[in-house]
Amino acid sequence: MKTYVLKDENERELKLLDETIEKIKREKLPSILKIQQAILRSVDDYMYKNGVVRLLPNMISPITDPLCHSVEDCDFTYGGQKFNVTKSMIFHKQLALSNPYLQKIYIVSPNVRLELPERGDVRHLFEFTQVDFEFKDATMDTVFGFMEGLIEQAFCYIKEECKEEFKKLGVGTSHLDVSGPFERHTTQELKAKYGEDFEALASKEATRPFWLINHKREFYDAEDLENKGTYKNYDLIWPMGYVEGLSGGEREYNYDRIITRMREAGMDEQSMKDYIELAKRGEIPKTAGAGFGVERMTRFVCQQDDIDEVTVFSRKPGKGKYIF
Ligand code: ASN
Repeated sequence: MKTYVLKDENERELKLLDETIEKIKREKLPSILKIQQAILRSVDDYMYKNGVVRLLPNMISPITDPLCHSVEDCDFTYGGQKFNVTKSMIFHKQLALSNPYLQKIYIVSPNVRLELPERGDVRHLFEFTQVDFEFKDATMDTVFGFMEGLIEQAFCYIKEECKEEFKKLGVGTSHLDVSGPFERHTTQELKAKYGEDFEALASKEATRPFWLINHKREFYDAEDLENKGTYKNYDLIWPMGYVEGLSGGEREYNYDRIITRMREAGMDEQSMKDYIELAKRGEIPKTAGAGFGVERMTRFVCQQDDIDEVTVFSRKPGKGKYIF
């Protein structure tokens, strides 16, 4: 009995090694990576041209995004203090903008979210990179226009720059012929039209990216005080079934509002006490921003079925074991 278990285990490991090596050696990988590189190059260029200052990422911190869904914990102790691995740099973005001479910032930010096995679908990775940006005194309209311009420029650039790569992938480029302004829909409107699975169904039907507005989620996305129960936040939905590619919002920055929203969300205020203290001192500026997943954009641009196809090493949740 024991020998069999061992044999099975060995076979599983060998199969995993084979799969890992096969994934690295895929013929299409260099084309995907070149296209991804072109996306990042164009993004950096767009940010630079628009005066958006690049910060380098922080990968660990005593404070990180609480997220609005459950993930496995990945906190640890450093020098006797509890640290977290970065889930997003939302609070760092807000605080960096307390510098009176900084107006617009972005980070190409590695995030670790140890997703539960049920997120082992075609769009989640437990480690990924997002381009996370934040603007002082901005509104959602500023972010929409900015992101539409970024997509337009990036898609135009990669179409020109990566002709060979698209040919090698056997993928056309008509899905990249997009220009703003993108349509805007509220989640309520789409839910009424499509039912619970509205995001997937609306994305499948769409031929161009669109904005999905008003989600009840993390406390830091601003509530519209003139329309209580609605939120000044948004996702960008990739069309053709590629679903969510960006999320962001105008932010809560006022101490009373932050406390109210944290309490509504049942948050542990003790773990956020320094952030709360800064809010009390008026150090959190009024901002709006967003973050888009690099791998998700690459997946859409390269028209790959599964997000795990755009990475060199598998980061798909729920596979049980990983060797690199
Ligand atoms: N980057 C997102 C934002 O700016 C937050 C996130 O990734 N959870 O809203």
